[in-house]
Amino acid sequence: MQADTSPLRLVLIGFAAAIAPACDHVHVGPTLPSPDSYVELEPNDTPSLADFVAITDSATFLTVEGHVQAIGFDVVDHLEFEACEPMELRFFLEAHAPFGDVDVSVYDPIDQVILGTYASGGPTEIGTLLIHEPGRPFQFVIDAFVEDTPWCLMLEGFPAPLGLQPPSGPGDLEGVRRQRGADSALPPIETDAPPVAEN
Ligand SMILES: [Ca+2]
Repeated sequence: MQADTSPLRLVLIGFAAAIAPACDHVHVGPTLPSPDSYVELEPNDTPSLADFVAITDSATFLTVEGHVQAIGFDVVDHLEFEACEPMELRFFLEAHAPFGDVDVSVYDPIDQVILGTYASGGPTEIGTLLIHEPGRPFQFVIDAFVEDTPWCLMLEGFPAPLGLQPPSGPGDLEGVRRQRGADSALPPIETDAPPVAEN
């Protein structure tokens, strides 16, 4: 299929590139037919050794591939990202072994807390993050249940839903925090992970 190179699209891409200098590691403009692809870099077994993959924005469309063991020397993979604008980020994680079952948590390395865990039975996990604080790192932490497995993580960015605060400027975390404090108590990042069952 021939790529859409209409003058309007090229103008939009050029405009987006001109106003988003902090986003040059990811797609600029409408989602393309093929995602950017990455392969995990080891070691990435702890928060401090996380594999930094990309700066995301609302046009992000990428995949990361890796491998994780249920038991062994590679039982967890930390993949780090940060968003350059308030945005929605949807993910799809899939195990590729015949009976693979991967789970994933979203981790905030600044506050050192798990923001949400997706651990349904089966080979896939699907979720959505709402990122309110640009520039804040976050990690996907992938592990395997029972069986070693290759995995593929797909990420797709979308504009922030209506009602979210606009960015106050690239890297202006203090401005974002002031805005948040003044207008609402939004956390830096929200997930739609199911609540953890209490004993
Ligand atoms: Ca791995």
